[in-house]
Amino acid sequence: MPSHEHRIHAALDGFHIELPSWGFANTGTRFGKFLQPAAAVTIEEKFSDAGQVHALTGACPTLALHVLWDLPDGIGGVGEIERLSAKCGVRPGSINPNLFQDQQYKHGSFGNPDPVVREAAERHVADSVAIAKALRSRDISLWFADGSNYPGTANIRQRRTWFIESLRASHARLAAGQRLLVEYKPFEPAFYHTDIADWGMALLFARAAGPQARVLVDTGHHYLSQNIEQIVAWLLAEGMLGGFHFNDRRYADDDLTLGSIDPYQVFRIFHEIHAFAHETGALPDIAFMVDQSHNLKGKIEAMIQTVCVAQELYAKAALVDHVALADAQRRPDLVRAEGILQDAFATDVRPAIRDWRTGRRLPPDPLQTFRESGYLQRITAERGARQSGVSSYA
Ligand code: LRH
Ligand code: MN
Repeated sequence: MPSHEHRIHAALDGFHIELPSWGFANTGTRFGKFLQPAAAVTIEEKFSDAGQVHALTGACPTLALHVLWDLPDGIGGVGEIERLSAKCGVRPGSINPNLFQDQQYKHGSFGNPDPVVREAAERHVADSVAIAKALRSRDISLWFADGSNYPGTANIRQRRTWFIESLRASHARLAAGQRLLVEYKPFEPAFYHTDIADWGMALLFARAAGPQARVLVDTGHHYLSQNIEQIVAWLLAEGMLGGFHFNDRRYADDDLTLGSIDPYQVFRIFHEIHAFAHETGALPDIAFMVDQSHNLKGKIEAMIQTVCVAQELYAKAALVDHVALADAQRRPDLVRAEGILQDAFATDVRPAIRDWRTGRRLPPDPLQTFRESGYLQRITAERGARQSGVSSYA
């Protein structure tokens, strides 16, 4: 059995996590948004900040883009993205169409009773697929706010049929190697039914769409009592797990920083992935992504913290002895089996991770190095002057 240090280094060599452009911008809740002078507004600032996090951690080479927020001119913005990508050392990652903000989506997008709106939504996804092709991005990541707020106001089966039609039409536009990621969410902003509410609906929609569609698991999109790693185990077995949006929560889709509330949850998810790799002989092809909104924490510091915690939890899960675990599960020796996971989770992997960073000319403590870099002071001075008025709930 290779040493802990060796297994941690090997695991980290293969671990990349994509950052969300919107995680660097000012975000809030319906009760308000607290502005940070250093927050990124332009796509140049988002790439610059993501470039800082990648330069300090070596683990986040791609930036997820939200079409409406980052490419308001659509495919016309591709050249600028390529320029910024080369300048900041971060590639454009998953492309996220926005099918929830425009006024026309009040009663849904793919599920809207109005065929004109459904066509407009399909066109926006088609434009997003074209943007992904132009940027050589593999994934088009689909989340739908579609649903209803009151019983009887929506024909759920009719909307299901419309979704299948539009997902198939979107899938038909994909180039070889591209993927459609279908994200589910049980509620919010819809509070009676959501058209893609759980993993089963997302899986069936992805299957109906076509062979290049997969399911995206946002860790914040589950009822508190749901066993997320069991869903992950099933999606792996079905060959339908496309990726994750990692964040943490205490109550609902709180979008807090990964591992801040329940680090053992993320460890158990990573364990299912390592166990699948042990059983199949290869790591599954999954897109690890962050989807958080940093309403109070410094945005760049929260991202560095997130990447470092993700590395720690992934490294801990890589230490599980799968042969001993399989033996304990077979007996079954419950206490020993559980103990094997708990031992791995309790292992302090930070010294090995510091060595891994040093060995790759990365700072052993990325957060400390960021704080000493002066980058935050510089962008606060550069960006602070433009702060516009505070948005209010009503
Ligand atoms: C919806 C969601 C989705 C994104 C958005 C920013 O809650 O998780 O993935 O498009 O957050
Ligand atoms: Mn998400």
